[in-house]
Amino acid sequence: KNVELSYADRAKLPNVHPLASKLLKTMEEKQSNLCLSADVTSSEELLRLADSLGPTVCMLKTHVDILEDYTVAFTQKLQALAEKHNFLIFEDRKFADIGNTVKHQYEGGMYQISSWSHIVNAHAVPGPGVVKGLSAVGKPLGRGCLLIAQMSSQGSLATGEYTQAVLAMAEEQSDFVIGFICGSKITKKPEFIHMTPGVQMQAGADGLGQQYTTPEEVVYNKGSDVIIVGRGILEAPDRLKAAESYRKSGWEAYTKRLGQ
Ligand code: 5BU
Repeated sequence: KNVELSYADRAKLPNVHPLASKLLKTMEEKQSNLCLSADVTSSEELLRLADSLGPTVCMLKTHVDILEDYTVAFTQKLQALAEKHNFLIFEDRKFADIGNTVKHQYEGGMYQISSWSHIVNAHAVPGPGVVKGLSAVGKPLGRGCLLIAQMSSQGSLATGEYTQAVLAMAEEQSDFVIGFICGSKITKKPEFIHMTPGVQMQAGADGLGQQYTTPEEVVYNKGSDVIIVGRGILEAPDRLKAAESYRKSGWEAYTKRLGQ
């Protein structure tokens, strides 16, 4: 195996994006490469989750448009919990339109995502303008973006040359793109962060196309940095206990990768 930089080492690289640096530092401090996918439909429940599981995660991922009772106050409370427990907020919005449209979708509308979410993601399918549009809003606020280089779902078209083109697009706009949603490590550049959804303790599928891989497989064998876990935690009888066991598995796979 090649010499692997630790999360802490990567946080100190001269060309690392400040937000990526913050995330890497948080991961090291909390010994957590776990992102909770907080896919619940009640904002009260989401806030309770953020407060109870906040200490075990480095990041909390939202789908704000599945909430049935969204208010601005909810985003303020979520931001306060992110401060309290030191995690980043990632709105999984998957922007995928021309630059001018995504600019409005990111900054305005009902949700004003740029005002509360540290990180968003985007499909590269429109071409580099999607990142330019998001960057026009997010960069002045110190926000960051993940490009979707691969998807966890069965039959995904984001493979091969497409994935390589996403990587090239990220390299062109690395002042705003901090990493990727992917199934495995796609670049050796240590400034980029790889994040992987479709993670459960047992490999398998959900009947609607989702495919699951284990934390060990994702972090140790595939070389990804962050595991994104939703139902593996949300459907467990004890969510806190489940989150702690995902944190531990993800962290052990990382230390094993470092050769420690
Ligand atoms: P799950 O319950 O652990 O399967 O939830 C996975 C989450 O990650 C869910 O919010 C999806 O929308 C999200 N996701 C994904 O599963 N696969 C992808 O490729 C991308 C996002 Br991009």
